[in-house]
Formats: sequence, structure tokens, C-alpha cells
Amino acid sequence: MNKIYLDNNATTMVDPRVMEKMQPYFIEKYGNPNSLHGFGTETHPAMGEALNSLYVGINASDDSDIIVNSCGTESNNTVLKGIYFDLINNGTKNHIITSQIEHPAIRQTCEFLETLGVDVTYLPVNDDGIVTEEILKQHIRKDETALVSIMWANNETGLINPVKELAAMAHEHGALFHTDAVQAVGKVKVDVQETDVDFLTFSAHKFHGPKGVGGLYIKEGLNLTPLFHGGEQMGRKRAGTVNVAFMVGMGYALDLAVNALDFENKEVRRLRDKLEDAIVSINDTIIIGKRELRTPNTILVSFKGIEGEAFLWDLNWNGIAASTGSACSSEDLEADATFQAMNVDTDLSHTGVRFSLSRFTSESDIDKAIEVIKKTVERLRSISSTY
Ligand code: C6P
Repeated sequence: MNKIYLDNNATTMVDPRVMEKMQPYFIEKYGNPNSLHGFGTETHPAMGEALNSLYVGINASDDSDIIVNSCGTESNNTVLKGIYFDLINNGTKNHIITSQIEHPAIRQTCEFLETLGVDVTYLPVNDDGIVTEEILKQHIRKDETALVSIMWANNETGLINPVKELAAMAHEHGALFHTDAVQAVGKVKVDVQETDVDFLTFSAHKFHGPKGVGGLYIKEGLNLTPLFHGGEQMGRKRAGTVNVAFMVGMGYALDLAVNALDFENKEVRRLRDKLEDAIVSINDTIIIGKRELRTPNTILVSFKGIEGEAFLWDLNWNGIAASTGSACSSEDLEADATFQAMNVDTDLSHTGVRFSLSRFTSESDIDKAIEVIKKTVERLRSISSTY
């Protein structure tokens, strides 16, 4: 059976060109970059090139920092816990603002900080599922809020938040601004200088790089207490031997993704819209979030009378991979925070089904998916007691 992958927000295939670029750093040029001998130093040019691609990819200034680490989760933890050590634990401030729709890597870290006495506000979203400036304005406290952390694009709906305006509002009130851009980098233009964010999280496996490598942008002049101590790597900002192959892969993957942004915006969007049009033509379905407010590759849909999990199993039998929201909480069926935050009518279904495309999704994948989705909805509704 020909398998069709429509779960690219969970992870993406490594681009074969990225794989090729990483290859020499496993068995030929495998030195530790901190070693003084030739095996170590011969890794430096490729690491420099990779770092340069990361700076260019998000338009970071030369004086800012980009810390290469293990994943988006690590970057998010580094920011929140760093702020705790730098501004909260010493009594300077005690308030963090985030939103109800964040990924668990933010939400659960904030919940942990609450157990240490931090006051955390979880902002609601507006009717469109967006965290607006007006909402932030109602909750931010001048010179008391240490950090505002709002995701660039939501992993379940693809909805994009007005990061530039939110960052400006945070700064006006003396707070720092972080954005989890894991679902934005490689899908839409991300410019850290134009948006004036202080910290930004990204992760290679969402843009056809390898899993297990991510990055944290830190604006020039800012410092964060590191999460890991124990070495001089990354300018002492993240100890631990750098995974050279993965760093090289992430840099090149970002290069390729940034060059493909136009394709993403036109071609991936066209295929996404084709799939979405076919889905909305099925009775009693709702798509979460307006199309024009979302990343070009994502659809979150609720089918009346159908449990998301049952639907996914049927799709899986037919060779199609999709998901019920975030892969990290796929076993926690009641935990669909995005649905709750957006007041989605849960009589329709308590879980949505997320379809997420990539630049490797083909027209025939979408045609086949449409055929299977229609048949699956029909079959499950014919045996459903609530439809
Ligand atoms: N979301 C999803 O199915 P890692 O895997 O640690 O590099 O990235 C975590 C992460 C952080 N923020 C956002 C917005 C994310 O979407 C993710 C990963 C996947 O939605 C897996 S849970």
C-alpha cells in the first residue's frame, strides 16, 4: 500500500539533500569540535556555515546569540527557567504571561514554575483563536510582568499570532518577549529583527532537518542563566558536546526551507486548500480557524458524530497518517486545550483531526486522501450512535 504522510506538524521527513550533507560528520569528520587536534578543528568550517544559515534564516543580527541545543522543548525550558533564575527567584518580578493554547513544553513548564510560587497568567484567545494585543493589554502588569511567551503559530490549528504587536506591548510594559516559533520557522517568513522578539525557539525536525536538534535565538545584550552547566560550548550558554552532524543538518535544512517559502505559500497552500475544500463539502464538519489566518500547511477539522481516534485508526488502516492535535499529548484524550480555549462545540467531537502537509506532499497524495476521508466519514457515521 502506498503510504501518505499528512502529519508534518508532528515531524517531517529529512530532506535527502540534508541527509547527504550530514553524512561525512558521522564516520569521516567525527572529531569533537572542542578538541584542539585536526579531527576537532576540521569540523569548524561546516559549523560556521550552519550557524550562518541559522542567522540568515531568521534574520538575526551578528551581535545576537543563537544557541544550538537538542530540541524546541529544551529552548522553551531554557527561556522560562532562565527568566525564573534571572528575574523572579531574586525577587525582581514574579509574573509570567503565556496563553491557553501553548504547546505542553511551555504550558507544563509554566505549571512547574507555579509550584515554585511564580504567578502565571494563561491568556484566552479571541473568537478567531488568536491572542491579540487587546487581550494581552488587559493582563500585563507594568514593571511586574517578567516575560510574555506567546507561540508564533499554533501546532494544532496553524493559527498565527500577531507576534510583532505582542512583543511591542510586552516591551511597553517593561517585560521581555519570547515566542515558540517551532511551527512557523520554515513555513512562513520569520524575521527576529522586524518583530523585535527577545527570544525565539525553533526545531529542525519541523523543517525537514533531523530530530534531536533545535535552536534558541537570544537578542543582543540579553543573557539567560543556562539550563545546562559543565562546558564551554555555545559560548558557555549551553554545555554539552555539540552534535556536529545535526547542527550541519539543521543549518542546511533551514537554508532549503527559506528558499522554498514561496513554494510553501503557493503550492503547499494550494494542496491544503484543495483538501480543505473537499473536507468542508462533507456534511457537518467544522474547520477550526479561518484559512487566511493559518500557516499554509495545516487543517484542524471536527467531524460531527466521529471520535478523532476512531477516525485516525481507519485512516491508518488505509495508509494515511494524520493526528488528533499534538503528538506529545496523543495519549491524553481529554487534554485538548486548544479546543477548550477556542470554545469548539465538543458535542461535535471532543477531538479534532489534524492534517498537515509539507513540500513533499504530492497532488496524488491529496487526491487519495480525499477519497479515503470521504469513505471513512461515511462508514463511521453509519455505525455511530450519535449521528
Ligand atoms: N509539536 C506536534 O505534534 P521538539 O519536538 O521538542 O523539538 O518541539 C516541541 C514543540 C514545541 N513547540 C511547538 C509549537 C511544537 O509544535 C512542538 C512539537 C509536535 O504538534 C510534537 S508534540
